[in-house]
Amino acid sequence: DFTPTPADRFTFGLWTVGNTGRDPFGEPTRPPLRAPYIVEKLAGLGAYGVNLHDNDLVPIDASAAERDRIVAEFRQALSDHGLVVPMATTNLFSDPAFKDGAFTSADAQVRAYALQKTMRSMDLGAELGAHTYVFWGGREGTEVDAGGKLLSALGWFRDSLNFLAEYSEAQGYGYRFALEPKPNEPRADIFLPTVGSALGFIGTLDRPDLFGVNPEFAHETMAGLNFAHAVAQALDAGKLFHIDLNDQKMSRFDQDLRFGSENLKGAFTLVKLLEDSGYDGPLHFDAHALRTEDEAGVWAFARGCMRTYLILKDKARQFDADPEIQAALAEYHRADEELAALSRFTPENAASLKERTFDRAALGRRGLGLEHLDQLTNDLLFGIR
Ligand code: 3MF
Ligand code: MG
Ligand code: MG
Ligand code: MG
Repeated sequence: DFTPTPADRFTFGLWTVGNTGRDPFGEPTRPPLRAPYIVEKLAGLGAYGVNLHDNDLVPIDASAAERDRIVAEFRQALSDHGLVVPMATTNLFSDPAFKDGAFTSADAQVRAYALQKTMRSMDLGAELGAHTYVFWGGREGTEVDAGGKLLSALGWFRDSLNFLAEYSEAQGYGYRFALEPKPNEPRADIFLPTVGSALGFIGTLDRPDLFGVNPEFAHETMAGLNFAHAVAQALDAGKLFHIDLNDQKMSRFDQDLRFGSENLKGAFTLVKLLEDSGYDGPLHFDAHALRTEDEAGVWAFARGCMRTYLILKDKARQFDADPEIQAALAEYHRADEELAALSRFTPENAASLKERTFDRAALGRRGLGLEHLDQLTNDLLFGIR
């Protein structure tokens, strides 16, 4: 009946269900929720875990004693309700100190402070049992390119990530790091704007093996890109370390809508891709209830994210079991073993391929049946197959 259990690996951020509805033009519409209460509610809904930024839990100005008290209370709630913390991250965007970036600030003091804050946050994450550490560089960007950062910023970013990877290894934390790209907002332009940019950058780090990506549905969609394609590229590179599920109308501000609420077919494609790929990491919802909602709406939002995923997972199973759909797929994918063998390079294969005759006109005439396949998929999603 599509009721989630921890085996489904669904996670939420403290900042997601804890979102108070504040936006750049309006005050909060809901009171804040305490972290232990969020843990209790998420566990009750069947989630597996909860993720956090350092300051979602511990205020930036907390004393050491306050920090320890807050963390102890949170850990007690986790163990009382059986929730884990698979991922942790740093808030390097809210404080005014980070207004022009953290690791890519033009101010060496800010860059060093960002390293210090991140090390402390990594300590917290490790204490809570997190194995994945996310870097969303929300303020790592510019409005004014005349500031001349473009030739330095990626180098500063690289030096910081190299430092933090060494710190993780030296402490024995064993984190896997996931870079989360976003094209813009809150900066006019953010460095490493897409999954492709992040994947390219990872190859320039000292320990590329420790780094992967945390793609977000909304972020690639804001850039006008196809999220499933970005995820497929990350999977192909062995770099899908984490994922932020939500929804988004194309080319707008970051809406963080309930998973599947806007682009159902894109959500289906994604769920099928994740399930087919064998991705076994957390399924994290980085989204929040609409500003119109009260607390009941928050839990309706959280239930809806998980329910939609499970329904689409079931649809993916139906897709694989549907004889008509499978026949259409078999028509579309035309395999040829002899040609496959010939397409492995040897001088002889190259010579033989150059000599071969192809019926180009017949190739061009062949209908692929994709209209039929796509309508079958729609019928399946409509629930009438
Ligand atoms: C902003 C985001 C972030 C990141 C988070 C790390 C506040 O658009 O998506 O959420 O996801 O910082 O996971
Ligand atoms: Mg986001
Ligand atoms: Mg978003
Ligand atoms: Mg995100």
